[in-house]
Amino acid sequence: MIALKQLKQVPAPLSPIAGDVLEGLSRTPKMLSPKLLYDAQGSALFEQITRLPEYYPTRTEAGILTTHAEEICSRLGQEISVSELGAGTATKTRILLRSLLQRQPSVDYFPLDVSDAALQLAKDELERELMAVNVHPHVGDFEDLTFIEHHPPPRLVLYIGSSIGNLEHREAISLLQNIARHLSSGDQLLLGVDLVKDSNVLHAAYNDSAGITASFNKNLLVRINRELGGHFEPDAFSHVSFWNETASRMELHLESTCRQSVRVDALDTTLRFYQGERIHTENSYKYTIECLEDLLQRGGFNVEHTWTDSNCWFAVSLGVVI
Ligand code: AVJ
Repeated sequence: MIALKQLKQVPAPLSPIAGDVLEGLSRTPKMLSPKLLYDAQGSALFEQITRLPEYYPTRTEAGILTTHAEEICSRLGQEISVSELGAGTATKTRILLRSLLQRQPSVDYFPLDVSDAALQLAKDELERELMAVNVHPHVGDFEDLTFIEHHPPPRLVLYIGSSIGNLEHREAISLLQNIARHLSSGDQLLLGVDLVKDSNVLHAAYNDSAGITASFNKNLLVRINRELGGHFEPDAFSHVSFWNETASRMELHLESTCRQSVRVDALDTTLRFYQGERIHTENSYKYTIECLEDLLQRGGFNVEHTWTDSNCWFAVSLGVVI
């Protein structure tokens, strides 16, 4: 009994998201890092987004990878290992791995993601479907990429799914430089980015009629409630997403529908919102092919080839470390 009493007095460890949440919500305007969107529930909602009729990026990129799998693989080195940044459930990656296995007997595959749950799914499904793929999952963000050096060369790094769209241009360049720094000359990067297009197409993709993107966005508040003892009323915020032409990005926000105060116990803070005040939760930058190839160059890669779909809605580019 005494031991139990003592245990209860140990303060709950501060959740790893506490710092990011406090920092972002203390800013004017308020913001939250998009990486906070991907807890288990958020990753599951994103999986649903990828299957929405309005959300073209996933199926367009999958189409590019399917159509050009053989050509892509023929441009890769011999007996490569594959690492993937932000692998999620690695659904599209299977297209490439399947094609790669026609050229080499087995593949070591190293998926990195912030979501442990997504990686477990990826591992289970991949190892069931493709026996010759050895999956080595790694939970984490992209801050420390040293582990890439330990992967057997020659290496292919996958950064597909337009995840790079979350980053500011300068951050995107330094991420690529950071990747290149941990690679050797001749190692390759396959980068998938979403392209600038008709704003109606973009708007529909981020404002789907089933409201899944809205739930995905609001899940941030649900997560803060659960992990930080927040008292957000998710329905007192609305999902707002629009095309910012000048910045060439889709923006996601949560907009307070009324004047309100929200207590967050673990942060020992009460947040105040005026009616119409927004929390900026995500940017999704859209590129032109020219900007994409320029980005790769600045990041330390020579562009070998860029593939796109018939609408020019999405692009996949292969770069090699100089
Ligand atoms: C995972 C960053 C590529 O920007 O389209 C989808 C995230 N947000 N719908 C994107 C997202 C709302 C997605 N990325």
